[in-house]
Amino acid sequence: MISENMAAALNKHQNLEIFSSYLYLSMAFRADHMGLKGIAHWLHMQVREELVHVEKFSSYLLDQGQEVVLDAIEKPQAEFKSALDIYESALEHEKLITAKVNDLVTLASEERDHATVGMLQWFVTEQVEEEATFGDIVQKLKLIGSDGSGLFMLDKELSARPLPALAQGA
Ligand code: OFO
Repeated sequence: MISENMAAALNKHQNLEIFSSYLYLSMAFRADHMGLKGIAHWLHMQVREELVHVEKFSSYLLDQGQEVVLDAIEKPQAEFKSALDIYESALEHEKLITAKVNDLVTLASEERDHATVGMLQWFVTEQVEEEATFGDIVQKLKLIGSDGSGLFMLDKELSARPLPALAQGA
């Protein structure tokens, strides 16, 4: 059993994971509008991945006998100047998520809630991967600069991103 305080914090964070999916959906539509279909596809896969994160939090809350409380979702940013602007904004967002996950681990540790600390370890590792993935694409986009053929190639590369494992029902 986890504390009401911990359950409230996990519910609040779950809302942020839902917002992540909403933000990446907004970015996907913007990329599509720019003619970057591969990047739009990649971002749609990221939307699915964020929903897997939501699922992990809601399943954990339910397993702990807690209610899952859905809240209003903040309106996401819709205007982005370029692919680089999209990925730099996404990287900043992932850094925010990392900080929030770290806050949750701190809270769970203070409450000596070892089960929640254990559950959150998956997210601690995941955030290292998320920041690395977004950071790698930011670097590539910086190297590409205003080279249209480079952007074309990267867009093609990103169009190959598969569905995240849990979203395939694996
Ligand atoms: Fe992108 O990791 Fe969840 O929010």
